[in-house]
Amino acid sequence: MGAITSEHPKCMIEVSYKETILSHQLSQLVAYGIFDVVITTGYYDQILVDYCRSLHLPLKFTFVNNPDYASTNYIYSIYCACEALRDDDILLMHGDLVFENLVLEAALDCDTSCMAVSSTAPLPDKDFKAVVEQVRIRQVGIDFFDHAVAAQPLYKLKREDWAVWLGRIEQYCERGERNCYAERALNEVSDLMDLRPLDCKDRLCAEIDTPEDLETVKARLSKVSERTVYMCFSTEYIHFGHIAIINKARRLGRLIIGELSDEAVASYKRFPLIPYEERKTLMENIEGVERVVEQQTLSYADNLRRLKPDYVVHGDDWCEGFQKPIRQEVIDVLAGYGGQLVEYPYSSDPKYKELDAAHRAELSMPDVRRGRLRKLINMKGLMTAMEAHSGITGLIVEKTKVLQKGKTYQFDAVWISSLCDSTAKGKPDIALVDMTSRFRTIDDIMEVTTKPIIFDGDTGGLTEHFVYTVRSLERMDVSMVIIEDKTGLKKNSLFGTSVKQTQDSIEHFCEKIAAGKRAQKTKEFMICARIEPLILERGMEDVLQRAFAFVGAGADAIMIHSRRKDPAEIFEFVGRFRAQDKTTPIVVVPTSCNSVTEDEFKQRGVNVVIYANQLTRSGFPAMQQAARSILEHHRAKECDAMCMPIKEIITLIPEE
Ligand code: SPV
Ligand code: MG
Repeated sequence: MGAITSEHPKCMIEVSYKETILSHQLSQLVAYGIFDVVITTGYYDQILVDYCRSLHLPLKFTFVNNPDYASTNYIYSIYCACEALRDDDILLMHGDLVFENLVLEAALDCDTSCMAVSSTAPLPDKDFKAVVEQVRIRQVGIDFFDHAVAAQPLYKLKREDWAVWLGRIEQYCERGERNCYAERALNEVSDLMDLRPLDCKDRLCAEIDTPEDLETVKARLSKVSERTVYMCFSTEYIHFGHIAIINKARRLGRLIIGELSDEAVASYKRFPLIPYEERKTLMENIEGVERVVEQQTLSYADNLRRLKPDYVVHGDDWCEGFQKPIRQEVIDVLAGYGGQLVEYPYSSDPKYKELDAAHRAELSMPDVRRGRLRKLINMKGLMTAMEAHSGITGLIVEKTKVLQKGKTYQFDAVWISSLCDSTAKGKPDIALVDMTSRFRTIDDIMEVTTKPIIFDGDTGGLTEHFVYTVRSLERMDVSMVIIEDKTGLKKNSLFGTSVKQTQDSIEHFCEKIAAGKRAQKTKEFMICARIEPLILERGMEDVLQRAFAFVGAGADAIMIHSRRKDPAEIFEFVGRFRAQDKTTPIVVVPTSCNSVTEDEFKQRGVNVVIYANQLTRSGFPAMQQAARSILEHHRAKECDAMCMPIKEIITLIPEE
């Protein structure tokens, strides 16, 4: 190497602006948790020792000088160091070897002893080649060309194999053969070892023997150091499992974290207790994280196409289950530009599960749940609520998820309908089921869910009673009550004008809303005024006049109802209301006009879509059918196909 090594040993040649061959190797060892290093020295011994210490790496060094370095080969250096090297697995590497992290990682992951080879590199004239028979390396040297592959002096040796080779090295040196390759001794005992080729293909693993080698390695190393790695996170707390996988990922390249947006977290898992900006900061402050970007959907595709990372790192837990299609999409997108998915075993430490459960429990704590409805409306623009009338239907609303084109969909809130609550009790929807019983339903649902609750308060009853209802609902952690502007005996709205229904006066209903707002104790609780004239067919002007008056009286949201299939009058109301009021949330219940999609409602300015009765309407016919089948067949066999297996139904119920 001429002048480049005139003042220090070769391993101290710079291979990048901040690394020498040796510092690069030593940092790699630290990154992979190897802290005991034996270095044999010769040429410029003290300079090398001082240099190693100046690196301030957390390594335990043992330096062994070969006093005859000028007239012997490294077989003798190993011999000099044999006491420090005995009785352990070792990594053996030459001081002029530069390799990328993945090569070291593969060697460490290998179950047997191995030596780095490359099946894609041409056979070198002068450098090491390995002769492979069956699956084992039989000979290593510079003169073998048949059945040989290019090989590099990087070995991972299991203690039993190393003991065999070291024993033969000792015999060589003790009988004075000290000026040959250590591999000569290896070749004599290779049949007693299980030494396998570790095919590094085109990965960087190269010795530096000439200035040309140095230039090539520098260029390749610089490319390696530009590699980027992408990982996606949504976590609100960092535990050791996260740090462990981040540490693995950063060894592969510069780490970019895709942090899921609040909306994506809310639709994928549950409402984030810690908002995106804080989760982003948390990630940015983890050592080794170079950049944090927002990932707006569960799908990685958009970010991968934009950032083109060389690697995506993930735990292997997504090979099955809900995330399987997301994983496949990642593989497909990576294949499009030559990226690679690297998966590490998922850490399933039970204490992480406990942490998650504690976190989940926090979501259902009073005061955490109540305010979440407003936040969801602000965050998502449009949110959905699904009817539940019991613990089990609450769980269906809580747990049902659909993955579509990289996005997860789940209901945002629970609607406790007077119709379905009454129907479940076999009663008509005429406010016959009293508040005590309705609160019992709320409690059953609350106990097993975490999503915010919207309560159907019918007309709210007498103003004097409504103020108590408001406080009770707040105490129970309900997020919103919806009351309708009717008086007298309440009948379900969907009867329309076929039954006698009396509309409340604007003044009286405004007074009820205002009294409710005065009574409430928390700032998050919402009172929504439900306007019935479209049901009662009184016309749009009346509806609009009522809507603005109710907002003026303090209503936090307006629900507009219609029993027509044609959404025209709903759309007209939304358009005209939004022309004057851009912010008050609008709630719709599209039971009749069920062809309108959530997207269309959102574009028009609607904020909450309530699916008011579909679980009830789908569940009871199925039960009737099962009952009829048993009566018809005088046994249960025929009805079994209609039933959910017991195994599945019990998975719906949480253990604690
Ligand atoms: C309910 O679900 O009880 C409602 C909505 O009040 S509707 O039945 O559409 O009137
Ligand atoms: Mg109702």
